[in-house]
Amino acid sequence: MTNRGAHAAEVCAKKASPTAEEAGADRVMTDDVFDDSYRGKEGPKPPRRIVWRNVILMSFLHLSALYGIVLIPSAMYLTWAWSGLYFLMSALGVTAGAHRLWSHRTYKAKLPLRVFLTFANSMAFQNDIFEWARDHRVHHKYSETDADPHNATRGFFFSHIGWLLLRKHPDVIEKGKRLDLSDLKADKVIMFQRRFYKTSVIVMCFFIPTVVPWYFWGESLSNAYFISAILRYALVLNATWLINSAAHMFGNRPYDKTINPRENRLVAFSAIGEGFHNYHHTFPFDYSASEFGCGYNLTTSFIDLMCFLGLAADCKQVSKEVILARKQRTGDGSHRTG
Ligand code: ST9
Ligand code: ZN
Ligand code: ZN
Repeated sequence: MTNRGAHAAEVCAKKASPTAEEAGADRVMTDDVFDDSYRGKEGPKPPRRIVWRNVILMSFLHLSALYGIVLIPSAMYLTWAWSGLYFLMSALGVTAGAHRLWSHRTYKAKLPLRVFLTFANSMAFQNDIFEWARDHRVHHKYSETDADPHNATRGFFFSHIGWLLLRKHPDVIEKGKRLDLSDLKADKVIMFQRRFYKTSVIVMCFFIPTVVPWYFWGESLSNAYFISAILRYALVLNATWLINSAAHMFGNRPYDKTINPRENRLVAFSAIGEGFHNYHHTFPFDYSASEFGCGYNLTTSFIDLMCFLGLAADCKQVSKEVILARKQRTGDGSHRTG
């Protein structure tokens, strides 16, 4: 094993094939089901091409976020509360929006909810929903291969942030172009966000979080910008990236020991319910991304609330019998099975 490989997740040679029921065969197809046919057919590694613009911007962002931490004691309580609320809304735009709704189609959302999630998604500035869902589907379908944008076998740093600082492996683009993305293209809300993405990010990710504390309760512009905009943005980014890095490396595998994604409660907590990653890669169509409902899972509580309000419906869930059978068939035995 190379030095890089020593820290990387192990790749198991043979993956367990899901039954039709385990793969959610009755759902609207989203091309996110694991496909093992490409493994072992990966070509020679192309040279790494660093994107210096991204290196500089990401360094600048993280240094500014550190300055935001220094400013926290001098900020007003209302600014703390506002930053926390903005963190939650940005996070929901990713978890309940780009991830569970648009990448995996785990539930249906009415127009007002889709519009809210789109605005919330722009607060998180993680590429537009179309690009996010396309990269995420290719991540699920070709997990831990060269066609996975944040292939965790390339190490913690690469899967956390490094993949955003390099040109993509050509296989990511090649395999991505073959995905069925027709449902995304047919969603006018997603296409609208894509068209006006830069403006929406300037307004939702930077302008509003800065101006609201300054205008409504007299916070200094500097505190508002560095805490509510920059620090909050950097925290949402890192909480999300931990799923690609930590949750692909640290934790147990009660559902499928033949794949790398793990159950990681620390990540689940910071990423409002998205750290049950062994479960999620085993059953990507489950709206809760976990078998434990709302436990450590604010996103599930939010979707449940939306269902209660009539704004969401058709939440897909794996039955307890299927989960138990899968644990017994392919799990690592680390979990309670009843
Ligand atoms: C960010 C994203 O942070 C984070 C995503 C994380 C995902 C986590 C998932 C975990 C589960 C969910 C949990 C959520 C938890 C949330 C918790 C919250 C508390 N297929 O991209 P280009 C085409 S973003 C098909 O330039 P390069 C593309 O269309 C942060 N085609 O590639 C284009 O074609 P054309 C902010 C693809 O040049 C061409 O290829 N954003 C695919 O290699 C070139 O595309 C940034 O920092 C595909 N998959 O550059 C920006 N991909 O020309 C970062 C590409 O015809 N991005 N194509 O249009 C970049 O600067 C660049 O993409 C790059 C690669 C430098 C990384
Ligand atoms: Zn993953
Ligand atoms: Zn996913």
